[in-house]
Amino acid sequence: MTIIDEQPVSGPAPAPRRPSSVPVRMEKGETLGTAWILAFVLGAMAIGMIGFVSLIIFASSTSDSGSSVPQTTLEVNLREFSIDGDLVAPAGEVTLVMENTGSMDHNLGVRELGVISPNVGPGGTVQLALGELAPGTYEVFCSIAGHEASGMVTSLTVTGEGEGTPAASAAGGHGGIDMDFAAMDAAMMESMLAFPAETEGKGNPILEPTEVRPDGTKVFDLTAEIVDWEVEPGKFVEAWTYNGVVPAPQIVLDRGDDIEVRVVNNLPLGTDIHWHGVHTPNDQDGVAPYT
Ligand SMILES: [Cu+2]
Repeated sequence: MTIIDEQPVSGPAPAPRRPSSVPVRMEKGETLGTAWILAFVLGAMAIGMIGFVSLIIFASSTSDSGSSVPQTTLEVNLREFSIDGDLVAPAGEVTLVMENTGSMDHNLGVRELGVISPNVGPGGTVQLALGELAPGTYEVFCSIAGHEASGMVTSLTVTGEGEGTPAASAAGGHGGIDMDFAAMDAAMMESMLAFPAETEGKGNPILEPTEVRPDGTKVFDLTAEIVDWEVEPGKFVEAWTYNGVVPAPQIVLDRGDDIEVRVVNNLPLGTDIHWHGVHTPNDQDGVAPYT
């Protein structure tokens, strides 16, 4: 079993959907045991995980120093087409700081308050001070035509005095949150015991050959593609995958097999596959543009 732990090397962007053949010969003398190749490319995973990590590190900060009202700043990520962030704050003054990590203009409005931020372009940041908010649920959306309908709508929860806020927020802010240690313990246990959880899709299936040629060569098809992958119930992230699953499929071979792997690249940038654990001809080593 081999886990490839190197960053993918991006070569010149290939023409989309043009399969390239990567024949690999398994020599008889190789000491590979049952000759497993685990096509588990951590580099590609890492790219997907960056998206995941960026979703979970949104922090909120609350401070009530020098003022009788808690002041909370919530960080919000805008992109096509979602609004992400822990939008929970105690009653008090709330400011939204929006970062646009997408590729088109967005904005943020709060329906109940009748306010809408200026548009913010790709890579930009904009603030929207909402003033003092009473406890309740507020609808937050992007007002650019079609964006709300495409998914850019979520809710902002303002909690009342003594209600506390969910553990996710408590971990980020130390002031203005009324949660005792027992409640914090309980929230922590609850969040951990929720796993393992049932999610859509199963990763790491065994990949069957697409065809076996008359000479015995086993042909496998791998498609590099971006899919929405459920990482916890109801929470989807953009994942860079082989064949739409995380972790990628595994290829199980017998010693002495001849195999051919056809790679279709549906990613927005170039890719190649670098094999560990098997001897490959140098010109098929998968480090474009060198080999
Ligand atoms: Cu938008």
